[in-house]
Amino acid sequence: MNDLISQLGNATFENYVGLDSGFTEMAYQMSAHVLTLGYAVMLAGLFYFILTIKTVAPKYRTSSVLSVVVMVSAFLLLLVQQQNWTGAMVYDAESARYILGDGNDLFNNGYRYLNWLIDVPMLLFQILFVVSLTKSDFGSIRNQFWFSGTAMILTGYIGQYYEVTSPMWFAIWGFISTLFFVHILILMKRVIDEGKEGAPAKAQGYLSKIWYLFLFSWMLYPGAYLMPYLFGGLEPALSEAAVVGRHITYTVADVSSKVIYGILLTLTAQEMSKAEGYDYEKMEKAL
Ligand code: RET
Repeated sequence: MNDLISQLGNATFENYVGLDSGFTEMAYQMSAHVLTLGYAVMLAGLFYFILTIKTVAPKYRTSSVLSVVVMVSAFLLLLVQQQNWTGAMVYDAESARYILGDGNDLFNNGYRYLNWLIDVPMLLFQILFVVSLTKSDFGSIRNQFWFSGTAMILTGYIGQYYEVTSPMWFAIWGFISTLFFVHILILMKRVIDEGKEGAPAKAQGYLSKIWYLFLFSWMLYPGAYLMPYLFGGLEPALSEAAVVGRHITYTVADVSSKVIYGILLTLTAQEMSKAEGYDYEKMEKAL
């Protein structure tokens, strides 16, 4: 391990596996494919949010616009992330494995983190444009969402550089990031509970689903951060299963927290619009 550390320094563990054992055809391709699926879904989502914008009353449309912003930024950054993977690893016919290329860029998940810097505040603001808060102040919740969202990501971004070289700093930055994450969870629970009050029954049902989807999908990110340790214990595991597991976890998390979440918010806004007399289904029949 110390040999590898002197060659790779603060590089993420994907590079260590690439230099240590390399990747089998299956592990390399599964990674490339799941990363491709990630940005393809964002482009598909972009069309969904544009095409459904008129199915909700004008006051809810900011939520769809924010989904469009999320889709465009995620599409571009996930595309670069996929190319970073295929660019960093090269096929080595002698060992029949994909190994870390000589002289290419190393692989780094940083593109994701910078994408979250845009998307996390947008996703958090989005729900504020759908629900009506009964007790809390819109501006105060928005500012707290923004502050804790960016602080959670920046501290995690620094921490990920230490995932191999210093488990201690990796854990300290991860812990600080988790404190901001807990704050976000508390705020979100409050927003959803207040939003349910006075909402039509079907919209209440969607809001409950949004809470569980939010919990599940956002928890996957710290899971992916910890992945080398989930496979290894106190030392990071240089295992290709952990590398593939991380790519899959991030992709499932991205599709759930950005696309499925946005769709559920659109459905919620449709129900609220209907209750207020804006029924797109009836409008289509009238045309
Ligand atoms: C980090 C570092 C380790 C501790 C925690 C983290 C949480 C990350 C989260 C990210 C959510 C991202 C989303 C992106 C959508 O575009 C930074 C991995 C708690 C919750 C929703």
